Amino acid sequence: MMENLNINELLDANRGKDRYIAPDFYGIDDLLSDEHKLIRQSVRDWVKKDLSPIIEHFAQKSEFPRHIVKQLGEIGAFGPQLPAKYGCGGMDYTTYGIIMQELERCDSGIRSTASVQGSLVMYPIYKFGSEEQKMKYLPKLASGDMLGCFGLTEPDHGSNPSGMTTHFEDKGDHYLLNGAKMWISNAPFADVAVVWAKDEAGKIKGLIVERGYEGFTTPETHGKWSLRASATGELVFNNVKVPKENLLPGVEGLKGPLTCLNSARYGISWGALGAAMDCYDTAVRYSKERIQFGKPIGGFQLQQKKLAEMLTEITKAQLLVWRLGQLMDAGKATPAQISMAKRNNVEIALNVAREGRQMLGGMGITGEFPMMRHMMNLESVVTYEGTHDIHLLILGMEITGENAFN
Ligand code: TGC
Ligand code: FAD
Repeated sequence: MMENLNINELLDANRGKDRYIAPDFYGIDDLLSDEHKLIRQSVRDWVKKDLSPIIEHFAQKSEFPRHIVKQLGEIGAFGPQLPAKYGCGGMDYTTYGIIMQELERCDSGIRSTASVQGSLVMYPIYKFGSEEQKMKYLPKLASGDMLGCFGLTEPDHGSNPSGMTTHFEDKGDHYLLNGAKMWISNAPFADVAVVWAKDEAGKIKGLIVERGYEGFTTPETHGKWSLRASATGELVFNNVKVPKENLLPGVEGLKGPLTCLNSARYGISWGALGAAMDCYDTAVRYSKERIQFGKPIGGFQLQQKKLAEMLTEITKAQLLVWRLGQLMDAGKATPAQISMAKRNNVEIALNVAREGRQMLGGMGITGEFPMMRHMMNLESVVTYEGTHDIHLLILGMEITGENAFN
């Protein structure tokens, strides 16, 4: 635990400092419903009140703010796009994207917590689980009474998950699970893990593994310079007995985890844009307040070029995710369209964060401003959920019909 930490003191000291105003140069808000805007406002208000005041402290300490899990449940950030019948939001994919944007506007690590829970833990249970599994896990995951994680990546299999070696055997009344997963968001604190492993026939299947099963451990990964407010760890399975009713019955093969990734990558395309919007907003404000050579730095052409290019890229990215949200809601979005949005929006966000950080000069490297934290966070976002290059290859295959992965 963090030493001498009093969260209330932190909240009192920093409330009111977050002056974020979202850029909307093309009036894209007009394309959203009143309900979308209402939900966005309530998440934005929560972020300003309860998250912005504490985030820098937790990121600097490299500690996950565990107390916010319940709050994220209360604001509806876990599985807003899944049916209300299971305690979820019953809303559309555009709403889900908007919520991810508001969270990542503050910190990618917090959006990670929410998108893993909603898209990578709740979604597979909803899509591929039995009715009993849905009733058992979804309401508690939606409310934040339970935290989940998603185990696909292994030490020797990252971009090529089909090569995974984690496996399970049928032992009659249970499955025996062995292997290890690496780089798993939420792992150190997760109550439950959705784990992808091969059966004796080499088919990939999903298993729900609960904390407390003998032989299951979740060591934390330390020393990250990125996503420091998000907990990352391993999942180690040493002869873990998994009850048979914990197998996800509705899918086999790599398309299981990849279907979940479609939903999570979609959320990231909105989320990373939120980080870009926050950096832009900060850079504009700073450019008007910082005086050098007798005038605000925003009065110099070179700084105006940076701001104009940032806003142009942000506006294009806003249009991209708005349209992708429509396609998702119509059930028409293709994996390649999602790859394009994830790849583009993370790239523009990284560029905006880097340019914005320079505009703040020395102040840009401090925790007084969010630039450096966003920039370092985005170095993970450009790698996870499929690297920048993997998404390019997915697009390349869509265009040419040729597989350039192997
Ligand atoms: P390939 O032979 O192409 O496909 C195998 C099967 O899967 C189907 N498929 C998909 N299904 C649904 N959605 C998609 N996006 C799909 N892409 C492919 C495909 O039709 C096939 O089905 P079937 O029925 O014929 O068996 O598979 P491949 O082995 O060649 O790999 C393709 C590749 C490289 C694109 C894929 O493996 C990939 O996307 N690699 C990147 C791995 C990745 O994204 N890992 C993410 C780990 S989770 C994570 O990072 C969480 S971060 C969390 C946070 O904190 O936010
Ligand atoms: P590698 O696959 O080893 O790739 C190394 C480099 O080679 C990359 O630049 C890649 O683009 C390139 N490359 C690979 N194959 C090709 C090719 N065919 N052609 C051209 N270039 C290629 N995983 C989970 O399962 N669950 C999680 O919750 C999760 N959370 C994460 C949190 C963080 C902070 C991080 C950093 C990662 C997380 N991941 C998670 C893992 C993440 O999905 C992987 O890191 C990612 O898929 C890349 O795998 P890798 O790191 O093994 O890189």
